[in-house]
Amino acid sequence: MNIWLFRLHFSFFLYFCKVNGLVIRATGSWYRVLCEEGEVFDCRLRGNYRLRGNKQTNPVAVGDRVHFELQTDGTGLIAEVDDRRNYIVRRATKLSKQTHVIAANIDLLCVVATLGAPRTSTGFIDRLLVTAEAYHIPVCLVFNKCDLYDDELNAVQDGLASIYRSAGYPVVVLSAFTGEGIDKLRPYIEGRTVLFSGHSGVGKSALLNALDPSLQLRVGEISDWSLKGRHTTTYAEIHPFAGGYLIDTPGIKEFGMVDFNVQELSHFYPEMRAVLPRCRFTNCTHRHEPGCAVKAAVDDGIIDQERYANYLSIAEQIENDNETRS
Ligand SMILES: Nc1nc2c(ncn2[C@@H]2O[C@H](COP(=O)(O)OP(=O)(O)OP(=O)(O)O)[C@@H](O)[C@H]2O)c(=O)[nH]1
Ligand SMILES: [Mg+2]
Ligand SMILES: [Zn+2]
Repeated sequence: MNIWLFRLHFSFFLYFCKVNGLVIRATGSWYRVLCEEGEVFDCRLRGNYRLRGNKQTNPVAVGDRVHFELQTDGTGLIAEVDDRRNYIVRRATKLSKQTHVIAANIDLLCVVATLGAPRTSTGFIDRLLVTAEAYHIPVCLVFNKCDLYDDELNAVQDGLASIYRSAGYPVVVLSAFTGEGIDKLRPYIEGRTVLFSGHSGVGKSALLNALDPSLQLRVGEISDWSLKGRHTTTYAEIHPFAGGYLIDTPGIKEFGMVDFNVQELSHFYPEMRAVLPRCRFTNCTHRHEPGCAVKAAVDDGIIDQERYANYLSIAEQIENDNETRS
């Protein structure tokens, strides 16, 4: 059929029924929705759309499946959002009660980090890992910019990779710049919906460009004086890739965790989960309690000291945050 005739028929068809699709971009109150037929529509929320609770800053996130009504001006009004299979959420700002859903319905979280600039701390990585565990989202840890590593950094990188691998996480060391290691990432991401998250400037957009040069995403500079990124990507966007989707997101400074309590925190550390049934007290928080199997495993070198130090710091932060907000 002639393509224009098809478009005409298709448009008529849309007027008479609700259309469904995938939210591929979310900017303020506009959402770009990709339909199965490949058409893309800019949509807003219907005025009477009921927000789910009042805690979420964004009622619709990239990765949501939505149903919308087409308007005569060619835009859509979202009337319904399907239940989410999962999502990843963080605090909108440090002490805020509001939360921000970064993306919904994802198969894998790629935590993009680097030991080059801006260097990622293990504290930041662990906060993301804990959140992913809590939401049952598999993780792949990606260290970018390995082209900038000297012998010393290579040794640090090897140490970190082995710590995270033994905790159960796949680790890929690569360079978006030279392409080294990129092929090792492909098996984890192909055919899946993959969220890339990390600090501004670690090279998330550069990595997506390296995976698919036709994306031509804007890549920023690292500030000379602070060695930090400049928040080049300003909204989350989904790009079809190899039978799945890649989600580029704006860099985050700190990852504010949402709705955790100290009692359950160790359950989100795979290496702690394995030993904690042996703690003397079932409500052990693995800090000062006697007969703690987690502390014993740290002393024996089975659990990494830095992972444990980050655990203590996260536990303390959860307690402080819960006090401040209550
Ligand atoms: N040397 C080197 N530089 C890289 C690599 N990957 C990215 N960069 C550089 O790092 C800077 C930031 O890259 P972006 O891709 O914009 O970083 P981003 O994580 O998307 O940053 P935001 O969009 O701000 O969150 C750019 O100057 C890139 O050229 C790499 O593998 N090696
Ligand atoms: Mg970017
Ligand atoms: Zn314990």
